[in-house]
Amino acid sequence: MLDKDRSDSPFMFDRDIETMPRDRLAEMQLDRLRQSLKLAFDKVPHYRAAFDRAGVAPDDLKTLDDLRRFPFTVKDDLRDNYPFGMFALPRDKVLRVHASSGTTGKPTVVGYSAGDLDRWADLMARSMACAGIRPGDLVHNAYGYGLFTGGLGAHSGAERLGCTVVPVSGGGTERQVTLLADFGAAALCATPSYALNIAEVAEGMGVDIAALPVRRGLFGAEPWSESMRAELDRRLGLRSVDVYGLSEIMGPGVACECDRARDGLHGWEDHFLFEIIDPETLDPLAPGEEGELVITTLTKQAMPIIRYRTRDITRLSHEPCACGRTHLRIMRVTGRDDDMMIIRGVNVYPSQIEAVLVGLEGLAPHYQIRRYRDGAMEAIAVEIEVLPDTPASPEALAARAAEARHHIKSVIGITCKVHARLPGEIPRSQGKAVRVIDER
Ligand code: DLL
Repeated sequence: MLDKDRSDSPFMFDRDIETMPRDRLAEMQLDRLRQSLKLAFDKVPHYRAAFDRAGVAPDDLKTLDDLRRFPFTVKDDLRDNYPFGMFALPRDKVLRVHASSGTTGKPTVVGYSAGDLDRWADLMARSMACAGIRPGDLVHNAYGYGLFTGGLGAHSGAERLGCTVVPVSGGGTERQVTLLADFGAAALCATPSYALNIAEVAEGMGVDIAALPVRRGLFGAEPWSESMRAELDRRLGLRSVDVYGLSEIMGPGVACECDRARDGLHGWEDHFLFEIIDPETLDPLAPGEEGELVITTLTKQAMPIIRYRTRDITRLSHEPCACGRTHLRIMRVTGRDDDMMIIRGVNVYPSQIEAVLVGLEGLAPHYQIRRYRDGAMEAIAVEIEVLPDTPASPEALAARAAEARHHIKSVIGITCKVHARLPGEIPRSQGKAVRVIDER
């Protein structure tokens, strides 16, 4: 697999910034944070009111730690100011909008100035370089184009890095396989669940993706596990790298793993300030402790965001990284706090179940979790799928289910129902996979 790898050098898109000593980085952050707070306070009525209620003003910020005196921003604040109420610039200075899918209620709308789009392209190019993608590479971009930030975000970053972009977007999976084979892409950008779908469709078409030149996978937009990484590396014959972001903050490219260590995602601290809080008490947690990620934008012009509660559960690491970058690492996002299930007192995220299931003998890496009520308690039933070449008699399926149940019990410590399904019965992802069906 590593034959087609030509990138071990820690190539950096912004070397001076990426290796900036931490004290200088902190100075830069303080300066930019002041400007960001001032912009929000002066131009966005929501922030003026929220700061007034909290009894703080931008001038109260003397050190980075003072940020904790400022109020949080939540998704409902964006909804309440739908569509353009959070903009700090007149609408005609906003060159682009994106929006969340808005499965419940109004979507959340985000806006970008010319400068914001420019910085986003830079940060995504930086992320791609960090992931081992190089100028001149052909980048197959299977993130969805449209209001979702994945497609256009990866597109602009790849162009900025000097790559050739194939803007296929999501869907039409057979055609994706044909294009990957015919064009010889070096990098595949997709959600991990859609990358898996591509792998499966390719196998069905008799195309061996692992034998193609593709050597990097830039996967993100949903939680995924180390087991899934091993599966994708093996089936696609590439190195999978995790990329993180969210539309409220920018889109993809807020943080990215380095190809060297693949151990936590470097959060680009010259543009964002990262905190971890306890989601119950809202108190800041110490470095290394797991909690909810909170992000403040430092350079966004059209829509500065102060202390955004992402609902994503993770921890931060300030340990030096083998690649030499000084920016902190956001360790793999376990899941969103709204996806956390409490099974007889044990907190569980879908990605933990995935980590146990993917790679188990005879099982395909597809699963779904049904949440239901069992009396007063929450319970889950896990749907798994057997591989095409495994016996499919009711007894054989029951044996597979029993084995998976046993593994879930011994690794995570929870008891749950497990149902084994036949090949193809679990829906395949076209973008962000639906892992949980809530029947409560
Ligand atoms: O998913 C932006 C993106 C596009 C990131 C392409 C990476 C690649 P949203 O649709 O606003 O934006 O969804 C953001 O997705 O709060 C997380 O819950 C989840 N998420 C994003 N990246 C990761 C990741 C894009 N690497 C929400 N690991 C976030 C786990 C992720 N969860």
